[in-house]
Amino acid sequence: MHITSVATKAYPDQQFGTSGLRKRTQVFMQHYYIHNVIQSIFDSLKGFEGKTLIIGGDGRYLNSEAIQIAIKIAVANGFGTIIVGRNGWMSTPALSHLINKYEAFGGIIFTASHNPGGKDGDFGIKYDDSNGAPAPLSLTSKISERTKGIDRFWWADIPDLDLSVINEYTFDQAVVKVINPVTDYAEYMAEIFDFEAIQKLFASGFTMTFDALNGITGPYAKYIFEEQLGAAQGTVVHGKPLPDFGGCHPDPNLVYAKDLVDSMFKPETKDFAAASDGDGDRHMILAPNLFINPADSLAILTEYLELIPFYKGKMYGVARSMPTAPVVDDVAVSKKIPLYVTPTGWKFFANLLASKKVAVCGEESFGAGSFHVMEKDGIWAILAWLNIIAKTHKKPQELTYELWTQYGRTYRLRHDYEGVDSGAAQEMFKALASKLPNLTGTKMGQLQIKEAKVFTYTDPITHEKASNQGIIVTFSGNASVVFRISGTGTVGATVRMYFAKKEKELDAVPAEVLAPLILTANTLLQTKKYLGLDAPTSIT
Ligand code: G16
Repeated sequence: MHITSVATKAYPDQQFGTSGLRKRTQVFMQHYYIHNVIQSIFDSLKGFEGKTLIIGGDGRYLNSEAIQIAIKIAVANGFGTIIVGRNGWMSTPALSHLINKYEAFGGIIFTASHNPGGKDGDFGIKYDDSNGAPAPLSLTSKISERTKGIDRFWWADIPDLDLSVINEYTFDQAVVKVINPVTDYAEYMAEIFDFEAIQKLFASGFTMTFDALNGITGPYAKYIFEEQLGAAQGTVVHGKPLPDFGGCHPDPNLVYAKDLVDSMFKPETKDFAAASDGDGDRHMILAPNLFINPADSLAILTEYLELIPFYKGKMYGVARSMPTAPVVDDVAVSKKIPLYVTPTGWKFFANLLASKKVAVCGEESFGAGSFHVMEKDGIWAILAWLNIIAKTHKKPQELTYELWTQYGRTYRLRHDYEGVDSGAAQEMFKALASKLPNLTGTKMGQLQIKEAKVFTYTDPITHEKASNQGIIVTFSGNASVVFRISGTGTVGATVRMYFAKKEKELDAVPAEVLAPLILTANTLLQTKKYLGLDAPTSIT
């Protein structure tokens, strides 16, 4: 095997965002674009020679080519063992689990998560550290910096490998192992959850639909839900990972999983429904005629997690991201457990999970997870719901109404202004930030501002500071609005506004409850003036 140094030119746009590097697929198709990122990751790490690297992807367009490139560069850089998922497939949480299981140095996953795939869609690369967590800010900044100066990458002249069969390939000191990542993950889930209780639930006639949205979770879900837990054949729909997700947007929410949502708002429905995204870290939960939003879902998981044997006596605390409606806050008070509020980005939960400050975390963008892996985990969250339903003998809608009855119902909505001009968005935020010091006490229509501030976070473990993580304005009457610019958009900027208000009334319409708050928020941010838009491009 020959190892050569290949000259390359740096690209100026390889800045890592909320979750790795995400761009249009065609940007990644540029000459040596992928090579540069991978070598920049390795150049930013120390001490991996002879160690293990896990590589996978969510099966989207360009996945196979990217994996062959990554294998060659990893071998050339001196990794000893490279573990790859069969077909190059692996979900993000499975990658995290395999890093821990095989005590790997780290892992690379090719995914743009819930973003559409295909040649005209999106692609991405993410690096997970040796504890299976998304690379921390300090490392992603280093990688981004390195991409600006890279002028060569190391290359092993080995052939493209057949990844469709379980096999091992040896090249001098390096071995590449192709494994079935589904069975490893399924075994771990069986250790965590009471599979017997869930089997009994399905045997008693409980029905469910799981929509994999043609993303990576199809094979995991078919094996776990249908083969192991006895859910009816056909429970899993859109179960084959497709390079373009069948033209769908693999994002489990009310807009993009519309067929599934509609199927649950009919007179005759299944008892439970769920969906997951392109790389399997997000999930959505539905009950008959009810969408259980991620903030409520996190609260319910926190309330009942200790019914699952793996978590007995381990409810250390809970964390939510700042824009997530504060439903779990009440549960934390009632359970007398610590609550942490972090910036958006799963990486901010990782230290809390690893140091057992929290048992469970969740965020409004349809993510939840626990210390079982350091990534959010869609199938895990769905299994947790099934386990709780099996143990409490309560329907998902009953669990939700009980939560609301006990604490009040928090209505929430998110408005996104997608693909807007970045400069205009920055200006708009600057203008609002400059007004914040004078806003406390101001009355706006029916609402009075209690506090208005830019959110800054100091990691309680590393003391690393993350400044400028969005603006939060709280109002009297249990209402709040959060403004931030997304870190995962691939075109221009995406402005997000998150609204939340707690009410005693349980069956109101969210848009009606939140209308005054939405009006006030738009007056504060001046979306019309800066973005020229009358309405958001997406409401979820
Ligand atoms: C990533 C992060 C999440 C974040 C989401 C959306 O998720 O891991 O923590 O909430 O992006 O981020 P933003 O609001 O900045 O677009 P994923 O599932 O896309 O990897």
